[in-house]
Amino acid sequence: MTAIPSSPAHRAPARQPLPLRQRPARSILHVDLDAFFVAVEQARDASLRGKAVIVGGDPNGRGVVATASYEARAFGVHSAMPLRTAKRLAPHAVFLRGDFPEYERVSRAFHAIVANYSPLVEAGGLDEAYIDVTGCEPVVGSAEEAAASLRARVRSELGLAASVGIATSKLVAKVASDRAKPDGVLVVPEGEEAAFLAPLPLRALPMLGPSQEKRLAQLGISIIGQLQALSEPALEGLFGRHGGVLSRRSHGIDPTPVDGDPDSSGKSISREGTFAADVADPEHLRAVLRGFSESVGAQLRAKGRRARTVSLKLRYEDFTTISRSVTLRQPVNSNEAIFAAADALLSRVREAERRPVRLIGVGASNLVADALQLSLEPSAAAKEESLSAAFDRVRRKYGARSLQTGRTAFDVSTREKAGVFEKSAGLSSQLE
Ligand code: DCP
Ligand code: MG
Repeated sequence: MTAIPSSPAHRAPARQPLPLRQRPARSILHVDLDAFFVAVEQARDASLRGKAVIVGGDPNGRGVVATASYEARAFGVHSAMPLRTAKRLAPHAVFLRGDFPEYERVSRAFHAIVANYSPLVEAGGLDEAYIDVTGCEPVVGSAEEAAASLRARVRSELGLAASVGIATSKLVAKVASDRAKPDGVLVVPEGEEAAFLAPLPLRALPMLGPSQEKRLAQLGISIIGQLQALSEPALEGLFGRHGGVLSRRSHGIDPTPVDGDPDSSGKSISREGTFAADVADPEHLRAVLRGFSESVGAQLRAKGRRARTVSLKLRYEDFTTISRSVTLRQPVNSNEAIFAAADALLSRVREAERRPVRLIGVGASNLVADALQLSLEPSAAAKEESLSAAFDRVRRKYGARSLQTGRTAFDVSTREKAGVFEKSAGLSSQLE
């Protein structure tokens, strides 16, 4: 047995937190799968590889492109483009409806692989994650080695290409992964963040909104370097207190931690879409709502969250917009439960208002951490069944009233006896 050295020279130095300035720079990976939905289709059907493939649906229908293979992107096709336009640009492309349950299954497998690289990982969405590997060298090697290993595992286990950005902040790592695509790795070394960002267009900076971009364009500012040249007070003059944050972000300064705690990120998740022609058919509306509910549910599960509140948004042909929400006793994340809540809201609204709908959306808010770890969860189907069953039990027990609309403040002490949902003034009274 080896003796434990007792001389002070051999003892590990006492762990004192270093003041911020002296802390070593962080080492953050942002990983994002390439052309995710299409790549999943190509992984299971070799005949689609190397081709222009577009996931979204019927090219003659009203839908939009969810994603396109890089071969299709060469023709100008991109996400959110109407499918008809995509068909015109790339008539030879293979159009697929998409298989959301499969994308969700692969997303879970992806996040399970990512979780091996650090205790500090944050799901950015179905196909992206941040990994803080600072101090993980003894286990995963350097950040570059971790990226290479992660990419190799995603390739061999899922058959997918993952691009990785490596930098000292989430912001710069994300911009870097985008620049590394397709199927690449880009490292932005410490101290080179501002120079890396300088030549890029404003929209490369995550969270710079279209209205900010427009405002800056009016001043002749189109690249990040021009933003860097403006003083912080000047940007504060333009955008208030957000100006200071924008100034720092333009230099690649972003102290946001990679957040392993799902409770403290993102306040809501929603999905909405505008019809090419207004829709009054209730079955058509329900079908779209179901699709959006699945998408929202998948994002909730990918982030390891549940929602207490589900909301419905409708816009009519004259652009009047309404939203209705319901707060549930059990926070939910299954497709069925989200759809059931949204659908009940829809039925309620349509009883009073049958006008054609221009836009429909479903949202999940009031998010809480999922008690179960992603990788330890039972199969999605089993969980959906048990959750849906629980939801049905609630409805059976408390009746249709349990799906009343209304923004409600859940309060265990007062709600246990009185029923599942509490109406408050606000939205529900508008509906009554
Ligand atoms: N997605 C969607 N609608 C959009 C954008 C994306 O349904 N407007 C879906 C399809 C994408 C997936 O989300 O495959 C991931 O989104 P990304 O932005 O990461 O896009 P991709 O992975 O498709 O392409 P890449 O990351 O290579 O740019
Ligand atoms: Mg992607």
